[in-house]
This record gives sequence, structure tokens and C-alpha cells, in this order.
Amino acid sequence: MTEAFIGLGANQGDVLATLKSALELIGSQEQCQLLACSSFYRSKALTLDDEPQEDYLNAVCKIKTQLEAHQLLDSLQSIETKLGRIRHKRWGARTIDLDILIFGPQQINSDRLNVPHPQIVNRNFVMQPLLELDDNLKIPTIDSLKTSAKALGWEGLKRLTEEAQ
Ligand code: A4P
Ligand code: MG
Repeated sequence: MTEAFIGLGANQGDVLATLKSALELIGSQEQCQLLACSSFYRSKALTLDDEPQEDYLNAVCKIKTQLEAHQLLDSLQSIETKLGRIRHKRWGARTIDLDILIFGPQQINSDRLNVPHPQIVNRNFVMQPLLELDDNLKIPTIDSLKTSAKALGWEGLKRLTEEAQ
């Protein structure tokens, strides 16, 4: 059994409904158990060009799984497809994006998978929900999640109230 953290992000369509459906589908995968989910966070879109994009809704969930990391990636990609994800361009707008952030203590660098996710430390919309789930979380590639999160602050990020989720 491996404990893993998955990042969820959406900025197209009914983002709240999509995030909720994604969580349900993650929890109902074979050999996978949903342990916890962070609050939902609204964040300014990080883009690779000047084209404006809608804000994102982001969250992080924690699972326990018997799958190997690449099997989990396959399963998450089929959930993305089921929820209507069409791949246009890298970092482009999307109905749903599911990233494996952390997969137990494993460090993986293959053609299809980089784990821990290399962008964790640059993204407050990933670090704040991770800290919410476990403020003592140890990540193999990061010295201190708390220190990195503090350095990045809350710019462009807002936690939704319970009524809004
Ligand atoms: N891949 C490699 N490592 C992983 C991993 N740890 N988890 C590969 C999931 N996939 C991983 O992904 C491209 C390929 O990455 C996959 O086929 C898989 O083999 P993709 O979802 O098709 O494309 P992408 O998401 O546009 O690219 P990338 O590089 O994964 O981008 P990110 O890091 O997912 O960033 N702004 C806000 N505010 N909130 C967001 O959530 N997300 C992105 C996308 C950009 N801006 C954002 C947000
Ligand atoms: Mg991605």
C-alpha cells in the first residue's frame, strides 16, 4: 500500500461539479481508497503565454493505493478523459487536470512521469492544500514544505469557504 497525493485543477466548464465528480471517481477506482481532501482554492491561472484564462479551482486529495505509480497515472488519465478533458496545448485551459504530486517516498523520472511533481515548490495552489492535509509532510525533493510555502505566500490564491464548496 502506498500513500499518495493527487493535485486537482480545473478552469473550464462547471469547475465545482467537475472537481467533485473527479474526487468520486478517484475514490471508486480499483485498489484505491480516498483518505482525505483539502478545501477548494481559487487561483489565478499560470500560463505559458499572454492568452487570458479563467481562474482555476484547485484542490489536493490523499489516497491509499495498491497500484503502481504508472498504473495510477493510467487510471487518472482515464478519469480526465471521462470528465471531458481534451488536450489542446501545454498549460492551456482544461476541464480537469489530475497530477500525481507525491507517491510515497518514491522518486520517479520516466518518459511519462515525474514524481514528486517538479512544480510543487513553485505553486501556492498546491503547497497550501498539501499543508492543510498534513503540515508535517515530508517530500523527498523539498527541504521544508512550510518554509517554501511561506516564501511563496498567498498571491492570487483564495481558499473557498465551506458554504462555497
Ligand atoms: N506527467 C509527468 N509527470 C506527471 C505527474 N506527476 N502527474 C506527464 C501527472 N502527469 C505527469 O500532462 C502532460 C504529461 O505529463 C502527461 O501525459 C503525463 O505523462 P497534461 O496533463 O497532458 O498536460 P499539462 O497539464 O498541460 O502539462 P503539465 O506539464 O503536466 O502541466 P501541469 O504541471 O499539470 O500544469 N494554473 C493554476 N492556477 N492552477 C493549475 O492547476 N495547472 C497547470 C498545468 C498550468 N497552470 C495552472 C494549473
Ligand atoms: Mg498535468
